[in-house]
Amino acid sequence: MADPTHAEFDDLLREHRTFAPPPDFTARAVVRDDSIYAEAERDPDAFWARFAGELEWSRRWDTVLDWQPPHAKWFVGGKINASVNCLDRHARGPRRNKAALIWEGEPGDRRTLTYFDLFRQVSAFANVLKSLGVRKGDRVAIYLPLIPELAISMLACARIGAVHSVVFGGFSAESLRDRINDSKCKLLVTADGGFRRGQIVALKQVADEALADTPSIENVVVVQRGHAEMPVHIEEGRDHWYHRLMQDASYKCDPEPMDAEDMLYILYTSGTTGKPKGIVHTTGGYLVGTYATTKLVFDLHEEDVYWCTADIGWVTGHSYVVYGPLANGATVVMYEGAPDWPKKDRFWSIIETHGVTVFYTAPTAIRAFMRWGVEWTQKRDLSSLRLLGSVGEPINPEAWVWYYRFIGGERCPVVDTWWQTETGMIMITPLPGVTTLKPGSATRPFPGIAAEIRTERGDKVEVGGGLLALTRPWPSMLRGIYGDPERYVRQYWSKWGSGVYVTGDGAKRDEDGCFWLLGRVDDVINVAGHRIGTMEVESALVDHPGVAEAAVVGRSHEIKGQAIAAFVTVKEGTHATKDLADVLKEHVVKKIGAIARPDDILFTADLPKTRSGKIMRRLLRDIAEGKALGDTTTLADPAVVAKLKANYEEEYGG
Ligand code: 7RM
Repeated sequence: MADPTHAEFDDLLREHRTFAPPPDFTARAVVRDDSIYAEAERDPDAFWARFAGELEWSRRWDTVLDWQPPHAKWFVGGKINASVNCLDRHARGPRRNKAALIWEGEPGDRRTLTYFDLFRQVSAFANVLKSLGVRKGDRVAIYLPLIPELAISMLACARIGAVHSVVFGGFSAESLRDRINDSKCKLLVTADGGFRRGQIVALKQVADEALADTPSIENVVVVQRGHAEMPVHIEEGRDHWYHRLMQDASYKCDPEPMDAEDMLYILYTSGTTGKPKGIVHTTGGYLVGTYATTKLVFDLHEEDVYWCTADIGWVTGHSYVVYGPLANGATVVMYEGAPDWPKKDRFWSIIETHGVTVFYTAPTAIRAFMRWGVEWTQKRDLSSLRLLGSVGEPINPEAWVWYYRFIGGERCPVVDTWWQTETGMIMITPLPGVTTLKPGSATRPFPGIAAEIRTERGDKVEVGGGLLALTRPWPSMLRGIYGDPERYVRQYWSKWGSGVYVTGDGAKRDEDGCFWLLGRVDDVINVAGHRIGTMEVESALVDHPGVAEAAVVGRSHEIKGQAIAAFVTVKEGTHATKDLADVLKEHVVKKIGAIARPDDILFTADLPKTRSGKIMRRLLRDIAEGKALGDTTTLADPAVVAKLKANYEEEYGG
């Protein structure tokens, strides 16, 4: 069958079709009617306590919430361990031999770990960490490909009360170094390498570069991905092979009883400055929030095979590959590699092979699948699927409908889930058994969550567009920015008073109370579902000796959502050539990582500035989008812009 025609899509979209939950889905759903919203509104604390009560605490909490805006403490007085809730709790009961992780490496290698297996390996690695001097509160950096040892390392940290800081394997040596140094990590877990599109990513080599300048690191544990093609330098005394250490490690490791508010992890994310911030999540509330949302949004049943395609290096992987699903005792699929390797049906082959029932991915992937064509999906049996999810960026209705139709076979609800690294858990989302879906809308705040649209001045907008705000604390909210308490207050809680969280997203709310997310309103861009700060890319560009000034903006991109456009002025004596553009792109990759590679670089003699000297990004965005230029009267020199626009169109087709 050929791809659907545009006329077909137009039909679907013109109808403004809504999709009520299929009655047979609702009949056996975890949430079957919408009284849960009223329940949560009546008493949010009691609502969250209900889920907390489903977890295992070594000491029950005294108070659900202590809210001194903008500082929250959840489950005050409670003692809990995340690894116990993700492992021991299941391994000692009927889930003992249930698959916890079903893992596929990109080359096709497979491993399945039962809950008991995972429990044993985590306990053993927890003992390894202890033997290397890691204590409660110490930070451990994890720089690994998407292999089981990534989850094992995180949970081993959680078991002994160490704070993990996972750094996505695609980040550069400098990015790794900065993250290690910002939180003074004591130990690094890395691997000889990983696979990406058949190529070896030599992680340990990159780590070695970072390690030249990370004084806090005392020990490095290196996981062997098991391939002789990955030569590794082992520094005696500092570097240790994971498999050797594990050979002698005991599988008995008493879990550290953690205070509900003890730190669980730090995860760095891009913001509006040049330096990524370390978002801090704590133990009790985070676990309650991810546990409850995984259960309700993904409608988890005992026999589900759940696959979230995110890398664990991002928050989606933390909350919805590791903590949320494992706290629920689910079977989790993990795949190391690219969706088009060796062929463009790899995801569908994984779904078929493992009988995946719940599938959670990003719009950028869905748009790539659309581009590749439906024949790749139709070669595979996707009938095991019963629920689909989307996350990371706004999903356009075309992609939604394609996903619903060709992946979900028109039988699976699609949950479009809005949330952030900072929120820790899904915040705006349908509940698949009760919510009538609208393609392109994340629909309603999760029960107990209070979201609203505000004007710049802070007035509430009932129906219409504005800025998305969260007006009540939630259990898995960030507790701070590592090492910068003042920035936490200023960045997130100062625009409209100390009890209102500023998301940085624009959104609109329709007559039915449904939210439509419109993307960032700050200097953060979202490329293929990854957050990148425009300032970070600018800093990387001006770091090159030939660059005088750089201004970076996002422009729309058919597949990636947004692409990176950089406007660059060069220093005297530097020649603005095509070669230099390529050099600069590589320079950014070297500084940050491949995800930040600029798509367009335009050299210009001047950047458009206001009379007070501010770069007019709005104009640059319009130029990069190929839009007609608006008002330029506040510009110091309007001719600069006209010239820039003409040049851009010549270079990139406008
Ligand atoms: C989970 C994650 C957060 C930013 C956020 C939004 C955008 C995420 C959606 C979305 C529209 C969605 N964390 N975003 N999910 N926009 N609809 N369903 O992505 O910290 O990396 O990014 O991503 O702009 O602020 S993140």
